[in-house]
Amino acid sequence: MDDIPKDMDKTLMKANEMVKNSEDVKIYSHIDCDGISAGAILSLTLDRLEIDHELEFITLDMIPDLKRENEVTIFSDLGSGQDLDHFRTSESQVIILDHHPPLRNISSHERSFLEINPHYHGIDGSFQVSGGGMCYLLARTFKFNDLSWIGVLSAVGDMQNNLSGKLVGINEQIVQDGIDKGMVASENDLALYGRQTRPLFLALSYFGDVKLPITNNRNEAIQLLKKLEIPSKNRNRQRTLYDLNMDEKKKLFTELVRMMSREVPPKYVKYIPRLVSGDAYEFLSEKEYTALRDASEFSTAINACSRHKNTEIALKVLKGDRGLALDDMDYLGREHRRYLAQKMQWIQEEDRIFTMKNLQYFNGNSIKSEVIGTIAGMVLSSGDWKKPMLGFTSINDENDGLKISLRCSRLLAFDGIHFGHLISKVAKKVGGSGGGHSVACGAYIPIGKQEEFLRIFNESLNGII
Ligand SMILES: [Mn+2]
Repeated sequence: MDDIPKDMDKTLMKANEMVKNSEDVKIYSHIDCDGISAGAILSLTLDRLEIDHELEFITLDMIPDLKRENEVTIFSDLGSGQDLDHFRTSESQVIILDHHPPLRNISSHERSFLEINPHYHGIDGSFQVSGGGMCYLLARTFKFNDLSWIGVLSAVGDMQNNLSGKLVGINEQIVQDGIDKGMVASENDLALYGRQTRPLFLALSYFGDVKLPITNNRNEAIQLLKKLEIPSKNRNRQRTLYDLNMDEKKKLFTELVRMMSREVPPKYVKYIPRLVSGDAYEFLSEKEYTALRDASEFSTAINACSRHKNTEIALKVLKGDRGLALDDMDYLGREHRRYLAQKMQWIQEEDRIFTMKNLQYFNGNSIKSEVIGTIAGMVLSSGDWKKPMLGFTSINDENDGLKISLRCSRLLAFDGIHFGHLISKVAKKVGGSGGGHSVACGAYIPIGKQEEFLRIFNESLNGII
């Protein structure tokens, strides 16, 4: 575990001073799981310091229209990659707590903004610390180490453990703070989603990255458990991954590795164990067998809120409401799943997936742009996992442009392809913009440019896939 660099610590202490001495603070945070968690950490911090503040969740395109109205403005999980010159005034007090690659050079703006970003210190913000993690580091300067669990949640929500199977770097320190506070546990486990709440056979049927006989096939998954002599029920309750003993987990691990090795080209075989196991993060103050107990499931619940524009509910739950807000979040989660199932059916009933030499795509014009990525990920398992899946939808009703989301198997990323970089290049060529992770990324392009985009994207993958 690496220590926080000294000069980063210094800027965090400066931010601590600035916050402590302020009377009214405005926070702008990104409207995704990481950003909402970041906002929750800052808001809880300011609550405890009894400092008046407002918190607003925004999308990146809203930044140019923001006005500076408060003594101190904090940008969290965004700001580093955006032009903030309209916030640069003589009395401006702006703190940026972001982990995305910064636009500005640190020496050029030191007096205008207090910008705290891991990239300035040689730390990669794509997997070593999230936006919520950066906010937690500030909270920690006030000794609010009990907020570390939200820092863990934000890192998982930002998929920072996606490629290595565990949280590393500063993230690992945040996990350790959570463990020290008795609020977080981490354990190496099978990498099946739904550790607390999903019946085991169901979790197996959703097991992703490579299409297996059990993929999207509950009967096969049930048969697999029978074959391995793993009971699927405890008395009358369906067992979840959380219920399995070590022996059962080992059996299942070996079987999954064996099944996958049969499906993939030899060059991928060495990566398979990394797909089948990973560290799970558990929040010990939450009830067992609820989504809140598992970092990954919790982050899905937060995402369901943000994707249907209900950030207030997510924020209340993060700030401790386990009553009405939690009921609302459960309801939204159910609605979210219903919506996804309905759209999946729509895509599958009419073979709406088109295949090109190096990619596959679908036109999801009726799908909300906020969930097109989630859908692309789900569709991937019914298509060809060896090619990336791209989903297209219109941004809104005003014919503003097209949103594209790409998802692919992690095996392609292990093999060295970074789709986030690639999609950014191709989007630029057709007058758009894009970026993101290696296995989950997206772009915006002008209306009418879809064919050109697909052609260039397909060509640029020649010899790579
Ligand atoms: Mn983030």
